[in-house]
Amino acid sequence: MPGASLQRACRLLVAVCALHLGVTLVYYLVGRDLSRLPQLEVWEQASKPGSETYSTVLLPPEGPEIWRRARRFLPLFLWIVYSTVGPMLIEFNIPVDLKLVEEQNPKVKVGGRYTPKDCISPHKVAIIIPFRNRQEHLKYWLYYLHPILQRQQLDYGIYVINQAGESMFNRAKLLNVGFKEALKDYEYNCFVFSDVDLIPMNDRNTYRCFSQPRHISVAMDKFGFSLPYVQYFGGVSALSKQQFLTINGFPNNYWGWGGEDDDIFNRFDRIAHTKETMLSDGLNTLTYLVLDVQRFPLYTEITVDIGTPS
Ligand code: NGS
Repeated sequence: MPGASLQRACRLLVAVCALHLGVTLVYYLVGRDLSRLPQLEVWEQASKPGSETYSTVLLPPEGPEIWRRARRFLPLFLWIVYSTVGPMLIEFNIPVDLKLVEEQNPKVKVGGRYTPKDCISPHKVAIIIPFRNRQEHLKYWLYYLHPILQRQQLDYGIYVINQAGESMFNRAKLLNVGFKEALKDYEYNCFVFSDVDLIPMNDRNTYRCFSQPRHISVAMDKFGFSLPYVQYFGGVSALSKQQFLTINGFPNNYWGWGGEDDDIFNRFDRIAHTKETMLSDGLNTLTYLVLDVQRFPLYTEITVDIGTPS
């Protein structure tokens, strides 16, 4: 019957319209979520002529108009996939030649500095690595991290803080030195403190700062991809300049292995009670002597005398 087929056609049409409406709604909402992301919000403003707001979007502002328009309607995962690769295979059985790493990262400037050219990143990140006699680890770190940090569109610099002498290692004090010395180079607003032997296995774990201090190495292979205890704050962590200043930096008095990261964690935990030790041991009591500053192609190495345990 012609009436029945007309009815079927109408039903189909209604179904198609409903589907279209649904898909449009989903894309609209995703688009709204995207534009609610802080980075994208600033990008929106930064793209206005005369705006002084900085941006770090993963999509280049200089891209074709159609791509810029399409960005609004792309699902979040596509947007992220554009720049980063996600999970990565990390291997330590391949030989690493720093000359080659240098060639593979032509945009990295002397001293291990990189600034994205397609946007102005709000993330001015100094990466501070406490160091002594771990050249082999450092090679792998540079090999893996430089490409990752560039994909993350960070405005970054790499600082290897090398403890001179043979006395006990003092990780936290070296990190304090790194904070102070890096600020002499550039107006960094974020500090990522990383052990030299830790490599991220997913480049969507961003080496940048957030509204709260952030523990970045939250699942480490040596701990069965978990944490040894809930408060663990060792390995890799990120603090904004302001957060670091608020807690008076890190303690200077942890010589040898262990404890300094727990102390740092407790500085946040008990910040409201302004712990005694925190106020009397930190940036405000830091003393050291810079012995040498070397600007290598992939990193800046600062050799420092931080004294001995008293
Ligand atoms: C705790 C240490 C931390 C250390 C963590 C993991 O016991 O500094 O073990 O160590 N705390 C104290 O010593 C108070 S690890 O397995 O990485 O060598 O980070």
